[in-house]
Amino acid sequence: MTLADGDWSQWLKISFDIKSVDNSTNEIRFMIAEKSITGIGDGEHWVYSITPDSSWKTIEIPFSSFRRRLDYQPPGQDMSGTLDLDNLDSIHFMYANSKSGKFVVDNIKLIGITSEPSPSPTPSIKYGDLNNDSAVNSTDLSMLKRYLLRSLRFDSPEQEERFMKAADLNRDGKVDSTDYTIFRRYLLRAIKEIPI
Ligand SMILES: [Ca+2]
Ligand SMILES: [Ca+2]
Ligand SMILES: [Ca+2]
Repeated sequence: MTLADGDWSQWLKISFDIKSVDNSTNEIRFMIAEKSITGIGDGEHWVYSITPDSSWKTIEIPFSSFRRRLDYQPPGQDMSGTLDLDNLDSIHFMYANSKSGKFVVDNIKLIGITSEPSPSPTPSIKYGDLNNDSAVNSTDLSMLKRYLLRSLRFDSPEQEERFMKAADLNRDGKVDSTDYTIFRRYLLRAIKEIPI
């Protein structure tokens, strides 16, 4: 089957339904041919093996699973060793190993990139790193002290939110003197890990 649109680069897989109608279970190669670089014939051949049986099977083949055909390549092939999805000529079903049989194919379709919603990035919080410089040390402890003494100003609501998370060392939803005590003991190595 010659392709009207030989650019499949936006697709990830090809899928179709296939079944054998003569009870043969001979290997079929599904082949994709690239366009010829000489303009004569077709180009590099790519194959994927299927063994249909007498019930309908849906075959879904990622393009990355196609292998370069080894028994034959046409003169017009580009020898690139890559399946050039943007430059396709045709698709073929053929029996392998000089076998024959009868089969039917239905519902050929291309499958694209599934647009899964990208998980909203949760900014990673390092507990105890209150000034967001990646280190957890006495600078952060004195920042917490200033917060508890109400002498700490935040530049932005985001910064405040971040601080409140990173400073809640016992994860009870508030930042208070308990967190300060935990932090001090952590820096004195009396506590091994924060949060507790
Ligand atoms: Ca190629
Ligand atoms: Ca810090
Ligand atoms: Ca707390």
